[in-house]
Amino acid sequence: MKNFLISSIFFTGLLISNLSTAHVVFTDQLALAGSYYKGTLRVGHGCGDESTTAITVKIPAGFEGAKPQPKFGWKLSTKKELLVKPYNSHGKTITEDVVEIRWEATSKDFYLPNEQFDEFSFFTHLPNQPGPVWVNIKQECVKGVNNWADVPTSGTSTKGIKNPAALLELLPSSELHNH
Ligand SMILES: [Cu+2]
Repeated sequence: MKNFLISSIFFTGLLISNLSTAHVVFTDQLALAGSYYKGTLRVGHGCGDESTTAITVKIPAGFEGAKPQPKFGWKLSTKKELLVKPYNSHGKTITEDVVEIRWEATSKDFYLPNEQFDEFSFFTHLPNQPGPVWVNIKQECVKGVNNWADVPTSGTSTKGIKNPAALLELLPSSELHNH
């Protein structure tokens, strides 16, 4: 019943259907296209009962200058690639950009047990084009891996999808101004 109520809430014309799931999801699933955004991924459980040992986020094309937030006890690494379309930031032409961010527990003491949740954040400039964006996340555990990479064939409901990618809805700037 609670899930039903939560998934029935409409906001600025968009159906927010994924707030009630555990999985790996953005804590803020609505953002303004073309804005700076702090993306916080909430890891709601492990792989089955197994503790989480690493989280790897694929930064989608058009997300500019992604910066991870350091996390105590977790080793941070990023992967950069040459851009097909260089862009301008603070008067400089950017030709390569972060395409992957990874947090890896430095020891057993920092593993994230299935009975607990945690959050992993990055900061980025979002694309100007409104619409849904799916972000792929790899969750590694002591045993096993969850690849959060499945997307629905149409729409944005992840109901019935076993390992959905994390959804972020980019809103046109006009839609948020009356809030
Ligand atoms: Cu889940």
